[in-house]
Amino acid sequence: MLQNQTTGGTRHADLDAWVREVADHTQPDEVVWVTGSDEEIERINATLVEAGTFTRLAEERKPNSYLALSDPDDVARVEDQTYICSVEEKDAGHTNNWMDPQEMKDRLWPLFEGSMRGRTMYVIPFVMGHLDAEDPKFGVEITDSAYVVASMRIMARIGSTVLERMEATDAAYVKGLHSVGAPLQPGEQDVAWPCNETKYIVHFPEELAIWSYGSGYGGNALLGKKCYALRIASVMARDEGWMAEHMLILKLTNPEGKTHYIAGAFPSQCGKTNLAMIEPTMPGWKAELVGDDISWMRFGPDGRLYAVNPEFGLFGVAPGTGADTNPVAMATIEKGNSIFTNVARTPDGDVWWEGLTEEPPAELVDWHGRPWTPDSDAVSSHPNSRFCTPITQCPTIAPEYDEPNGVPISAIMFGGRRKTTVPLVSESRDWQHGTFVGATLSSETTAAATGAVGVVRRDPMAMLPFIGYNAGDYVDHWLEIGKQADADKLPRIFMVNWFRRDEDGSFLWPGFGENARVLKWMFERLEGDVEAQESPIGYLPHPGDVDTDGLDVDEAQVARALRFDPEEWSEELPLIKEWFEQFGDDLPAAMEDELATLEQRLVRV
Ligand code: GTP
Ligand code: SPV
Ligand code: MN
Repeated sequence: MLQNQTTGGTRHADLDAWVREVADHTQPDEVVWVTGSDEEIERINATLVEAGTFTRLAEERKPNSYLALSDPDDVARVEDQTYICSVEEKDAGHTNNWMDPQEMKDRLWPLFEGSMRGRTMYVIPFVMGHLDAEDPKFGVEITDSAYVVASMRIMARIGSTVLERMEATDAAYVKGLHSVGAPLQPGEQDVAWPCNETKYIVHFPEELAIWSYGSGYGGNALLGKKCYALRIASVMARDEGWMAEHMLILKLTNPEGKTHYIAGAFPSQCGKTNLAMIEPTMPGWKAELVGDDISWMRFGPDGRLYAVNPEFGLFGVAPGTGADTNPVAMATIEKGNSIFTNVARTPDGDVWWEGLTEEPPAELVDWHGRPWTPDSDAVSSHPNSRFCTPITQCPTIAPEYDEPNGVPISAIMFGGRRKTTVPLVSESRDWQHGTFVGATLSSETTAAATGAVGVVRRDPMAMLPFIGYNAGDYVDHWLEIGKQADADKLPRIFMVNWFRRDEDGSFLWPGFGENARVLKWMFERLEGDVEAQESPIGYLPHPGDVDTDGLDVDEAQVARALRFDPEEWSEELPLIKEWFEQFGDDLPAAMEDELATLEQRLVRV
C-alpha cells in the first residue's frame, strides 16, 4: 500500500511496481491515474487556473483555452543538459552528452527524493502512433506537473483506453519520469511556474527509460514528444529496421487529382509546421496535413516506406504565425481547446504575438506578465512561445493521419535556414547521395533551444539534438534502409532553402504558401513530367520550370534564389570536411565517397 492517497491503479504488474517505487521515493501527497476524460481535464485546468499557471482566455475569443507564462529561465529545450546514457560511451557518439547510466542515476535519484512533496503525482498512460498499429508503442509518463498533463492530453493519445490495452497485452512500455523539482513545504505557497535551476533531460536507451528533472517546458517535459518519439524511438528504429525522424508529413494533390505524400526534415523553428499546413497559392493544388513534427517510417508489404505521425496535437511556434503566413494554423487555433505558452495577452482576453497581425494592439500584457505597448523595447512574446492544439481541429487534416499503418512516402525534403549557398531546390541523384545531403544539412540555430541564435551548425537530417545513439551509426542506418528497397520504390530526396537572402538582407523567396511552387516542381519530377539539369550538388530546375505564374517577384530575383554558385560551394567544402572529421572512424565509407565526388564535380565546373 502506498502511504499516498491513490486514485486509480493498474493490473499491469510491472507498471504497478514502478509507480509505487517512484511514489515512495518522490513522496507526492497523492497519486492520480490519468483517465483522459473531459471531466478530469476540466478539473485539472481549474487546478491550473487556481495555481496561477493558467489564465483562462475569453470564451468568445478562444473557447476553452488557456495562457501559461513560464519562468523566464524555462522557455526552451536545454541541449547542454540533455544526455544519452547508453551503457557504452561510443553508442552515444560525438553529437550527444554522455554519462555512465549508473553514475547518472546516482546523481539524479537523490534529486528525485522527495521532489514531489506537496504535489500531486500524475500517471499518464499514452501511446505514440495508433493504438491499433501492428506494434503499438506505449509509454507512461509520471509527472508532478498538471501543465504537462493538460499538454500531453492534447499532444498524444492518452488515458484509460491506452492503459486497458497495455494491461490486456502486458505490453512493454517506455518509462518516463518527470519532476519539475520544486517540492513544497507544508503550507508553502506555490509559484505559477514551478521549476528548478538544475535541469537534466536524460535517456537510458537500453532500458527504454527517460528521466527529466527541473523543467516544465514542452520538449523537456512532454516526454512522449522529443524524448520518446525521437531519441528513444530512433534507437528502437535502428534495432527494428525502421526510422524515427524529425519530419512533417504532407499530402499533396495536383489539379488532376493525383496524390503524393511528402515528408520533410527541417531543424527546429525552420518551417515544418508551416509547410505541413500550407495553403498552395496555385489554382487547383491541394495540400493536407498528416504530421507537422515527427514521422515514423517503416516498409509496407509493397516495399514502399510508410509514415505515421505518432503525435495527436500540434506544438507550434507562435511568432510569425498569422493570417497571411499560416491561415490554416489560425483556423485551427480559433476553434479553441488550446494552451498558449509565453505569448502576450490582449485586454479583451485574447492572445497576441509578433507576426499575428501587422500592427500590434495598443496595449498588451507581455510574456513576463508586464504591461506592454508598441513603444516597448522588447518583443511581447518569447521567440519560442508556442500554441498547443489538437491536430483534429486542423481544417486541412488528411483523413489518413489516423491510419494505423501510415501513408506511402514519395519524397523526402531536407531544408534549413541558410542565408547563402543553398539554392531554393535541388534533387539528389539517388538515396546514397540524398543521405549525404541529409548528413551534411546545415542551419542557423534558433530560439527552440537555449544558447546562441543564428549560428550555422551542421544538423544531420534535422536530428542533431534528437539522435538517441551514435550519429555515424545513424547515417549508416539511413544507408541500410536504402539497401532494403528497390530504388524506384524509395522516396526521392530533395534539398530546399526558403531562407536564402539577397544582398540587402531580405529573403529572396517569399516562402509560406508560395513554397507550393517548389512542391509542384518536385511533384512533376516524381511524375516524370519535367527534366532537370545536372550540377555538382544534384539536379536543379531548368530556368522557367518552377512555376512563377502570378508570383509577385521578378524573374531575376527568382533566379538568384535558385542559383547554384560554385564559389559558395567551394567555401562550403571545408566546413563539410570539418564536420565529417568529428565522426572519426564512425563515418560510413559511403559518405567519404560522396564527399570526394562532390569535390571532384566542383573542380570540374
Ligand atoms: P519546431 O516546432 O521548432 O520544430 O519548428 P518548425 O520546423 O515547425 O517551424 P515553423 O513552421 O513553426 O516555423 C518557424 C518560424 O519560421 C516561424 O516564425 C515561421 O513564421 C517561419 N517560417 C516558416 N516557413 C517560412 C518560410 O517559408 N519563409 C520564411 N521567411 N519564414 C518561414
Ligand atoms: C522543437 O524544438 O523541435 C520542437 C519544440 O518541436 S519541442 O517540443 O520543445 O521540442
Ligand atoms: Mn520540432
